[in-house]
Amino acid sequence: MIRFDIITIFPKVFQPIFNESMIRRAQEKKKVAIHVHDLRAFTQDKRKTVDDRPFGGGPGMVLMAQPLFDAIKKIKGRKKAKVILTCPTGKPLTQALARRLAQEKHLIIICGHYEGVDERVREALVDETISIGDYVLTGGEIPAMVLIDCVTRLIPGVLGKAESLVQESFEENLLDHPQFTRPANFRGMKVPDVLLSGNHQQVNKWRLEQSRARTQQWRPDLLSRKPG
Ligand code: 4GO
Repeated sequence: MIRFDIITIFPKVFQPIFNESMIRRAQEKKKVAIHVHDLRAFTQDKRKTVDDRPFGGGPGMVLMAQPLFDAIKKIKGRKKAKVILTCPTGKPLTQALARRLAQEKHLIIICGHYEGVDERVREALVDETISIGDYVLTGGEIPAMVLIDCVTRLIPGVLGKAESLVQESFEENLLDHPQFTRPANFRGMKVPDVLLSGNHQQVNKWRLEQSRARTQQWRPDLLSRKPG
């Protein structure tokens, strides 16, 4: 069982994602527990202020240290937990990193907003800064969802046998082979004969060739990436 705690100024946005499909089933099977915390609950003024203007000037606002320090202290208690900040400056999220995070017991994810988070939060509280890609979003909520989705599906027992992870492409730095389903002939576009042959050895050979060719064509950078 992995416990995820999310600290956010938009707690409601997580409900529709976490209450459906795989992540819902993972919670029902007690493989994960997800707790969403409203950062405003940890503010100290009547207006529930979470942000303030940046020292040194410039546009926008910065998430203040105090509510985040108090939130993390309360959530951690006396127990150990890994604190993650999602930010474009972070380590890229890869399948290998997700597999490492799937070994953890307790992850606390801070969702940044505005121009970012007071640097003292990162210095004093954050164990790992993670980026889901080289682009900027308005908030860390979507990266938090991405992280929880890709870690959760790696927990043993979350996916059924049919969705087995063994042959998965990114695990070997290869893109997936093409997939087809019925009908075998759709408006004159035919499924490759080998897939209808029933010869599993030939099917596997074809799939591996397809994976290699597509990786070469679309993501040659993956071929020189070290195995996770
Ligand atoms: C994370 C957070 C992008 C990512 C973010 C990412 N944008 N690439 N925006 O993982 C500070 C202000 C961070 C909003 C947040």
